[in-house]
Amino acid sequence: MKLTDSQINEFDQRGYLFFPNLLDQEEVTALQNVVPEILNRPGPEVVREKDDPAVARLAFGAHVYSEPFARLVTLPRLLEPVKQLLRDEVYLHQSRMNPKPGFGGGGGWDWHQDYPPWYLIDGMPEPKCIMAAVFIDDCTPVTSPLLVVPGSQQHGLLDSKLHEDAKDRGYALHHLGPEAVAELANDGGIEPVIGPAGSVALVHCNVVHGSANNVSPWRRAIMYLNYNAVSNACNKEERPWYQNNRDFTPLQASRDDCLGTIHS
Ligand SMILES: O=C(O)CCC(=O)C(=O)O
Repeated sequence: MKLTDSQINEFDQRGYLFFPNLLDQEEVTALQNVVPEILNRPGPEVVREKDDPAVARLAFGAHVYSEPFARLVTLPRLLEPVKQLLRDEVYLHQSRMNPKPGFGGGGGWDWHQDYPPWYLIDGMPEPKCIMAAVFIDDCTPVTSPLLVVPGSQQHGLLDSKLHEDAKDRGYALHHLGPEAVAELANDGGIEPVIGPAGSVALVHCNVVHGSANNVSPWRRAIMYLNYNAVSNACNKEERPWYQNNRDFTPLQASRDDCLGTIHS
């Protein structure tokens, strides 16, 4: 899939592009089938909700230990547009699944940009990184969709504060103050990223985003594949492999049908 100049321009202006149904039903099913085993992993790469350790809040690194997600990373439909937008070869800095179970089990996310921990902790020189949000489940207005402030990436790295209990949480989130969010939102608005399972949003890593608690009965899992430009490789090694991948080998596109051929 080759992006048009107008799509590239839209990404540069608004900070994200949305592709409904980029994956077909068979491909979505291959991914959905392995979600429970990923969330049941005992390792530190699966971070649990603070108030309820039975519930997984984030699963890092599934592309390393789960075949369907490994195949997803190099799907040409996904990889080629990311390379086009970053104007470079890319590697995967990190993957994380946010399963967001229903009935309030999947907690909200304060407003933040993704780039600050990558810059400050992992030593990523520039915000040349794209978060590909792959919808594993339907994302609807009632399942606490991802909310983005279009165009906010144009303000660069904003002042933010690392959550004080980041070490206990097992991940770093630099949240923004209410005044900054209000100013940006009054200017650019807030958009919910909504679509059926299999849809994909490509989001610039400085786009301000967040989400609410999922009080609906339905799970709303999204896999975030965070691709970084090879020329922008990280230079610090503080965090483990599942948060700061040190293999900068450029990713090669696989066959476009490689995910749909997995049968359980
Ligand atoms: O999936 C969500 O609800 C938000 C997740 C998020 O903001 C993040 O992982 O950076």
